[in-house]
Amino acid sequence: MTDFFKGIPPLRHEGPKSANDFAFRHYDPDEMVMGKRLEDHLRFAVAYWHSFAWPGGDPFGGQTFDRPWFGDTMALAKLKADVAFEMFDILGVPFFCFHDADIRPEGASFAESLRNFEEIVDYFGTKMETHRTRLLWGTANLFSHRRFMAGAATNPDPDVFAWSAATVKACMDATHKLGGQNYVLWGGREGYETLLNTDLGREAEQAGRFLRMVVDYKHKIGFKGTILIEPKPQEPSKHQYDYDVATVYGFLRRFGLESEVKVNIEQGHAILAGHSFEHELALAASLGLFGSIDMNRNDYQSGWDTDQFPDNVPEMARAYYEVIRAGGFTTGGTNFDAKLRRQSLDPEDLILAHAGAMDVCARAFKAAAALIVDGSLEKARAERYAGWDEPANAAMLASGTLESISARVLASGLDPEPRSGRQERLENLWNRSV
Ligand code: XLS
Ligand code: NI
Ligand code: NI
Repeated sequence: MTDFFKGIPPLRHEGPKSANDFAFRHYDPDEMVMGKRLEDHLRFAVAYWHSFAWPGGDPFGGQTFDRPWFGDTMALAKLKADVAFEMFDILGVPFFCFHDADIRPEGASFAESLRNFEEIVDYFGTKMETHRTRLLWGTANLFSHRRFMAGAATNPDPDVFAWSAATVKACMDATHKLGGQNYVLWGGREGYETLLNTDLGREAEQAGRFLRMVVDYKHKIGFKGTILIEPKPQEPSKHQYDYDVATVYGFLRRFGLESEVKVNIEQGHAILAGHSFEHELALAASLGLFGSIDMNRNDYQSGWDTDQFPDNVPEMARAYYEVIRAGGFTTGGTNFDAKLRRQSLDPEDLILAHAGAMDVCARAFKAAAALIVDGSLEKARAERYAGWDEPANAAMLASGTLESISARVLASGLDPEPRSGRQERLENLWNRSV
């Protein structure tokens, strides 16, 4: 045991009236909701990078956190892992996620970085024998180091493409070894700063070829998890190719990969793309692409991807409503891709941030589930489209032509009667439950 969390005991569910900060009010992992344990619905994960690797910098200032494991040695990387698993135990989270660069010191060569990485992956493996937290997903950091400044798979330099492919291979191997349930690709630098120096057609071909190799390798090693792309419109690149769910779908279709890859949708990225989180979730579900979520929130004034912990129950309820409509998570889950504010220096801040976020999500999920069980919203939605259940209308949609439909309109003499969309009525129904 390290003394980092100073004896904070594992958090328990104490109900909404509890006065204990170190307890859950709404998240009871064993609570049955729609026939399933809440823990199995929500599938919470801690993001290693924000909680253990991020030093607290912003564009105007550097490190504010002073963690005992900061530094470049393997011993410190192991201390970091010890503290991480202690936090997973305190929170009782079933999952965590990591990038290669979060967990190991960078070596002097690719080979040395790989050795460092594999040693920590094995260290994780040993820890996972005595801790219950599992790997939701692994991923490669192909954006922080200066070698990736012009992209990874889409880099104009073939040597960077090669380095990136070798890195992804290592991260997929690690994810597979640790029993990870998904593998994520987020292309922070897969985009451009200026079109003046960019051949975007060529870069898309490179990205398509790269993703094909990832999918082929998944099958080669027998990895049964899901490959996920995480869309984001910009930041750090001015323009990122995986802009949003619709753009990723077009990309996957172009390269024939739409049945092999799903999406990891992040709240803040949806907002940056000018969408709502629930829009991205509903669209992904309708395209058969829904995989997993990164849970956070952005600052709505600054417009940046500020990666704050979620604190808005009604907003999250909209999201979980779409998750439930999509059939819930299978290999995916709720990854807190969220970081402390840089003034939140204390170890307990890390615990309380996650505890609060887990309660917000639990409360939102239960409200959404209650609405699904109640059925009024879905009934109203079905009624709105009920005309299509009539055989003549179904036949028109299936096999009508402009001529046959024109004949129908002329013969019937009917003029469509507009009907209320009942938005406010449905909003009232929603607000009574959430
Ligand atoms: C950055 C992304 C990143 C991915 C993992 O904005 O959210 O954290 O989730 O590479
Ligand atoms: Ni993000
Ligand atoms: Ni993310």
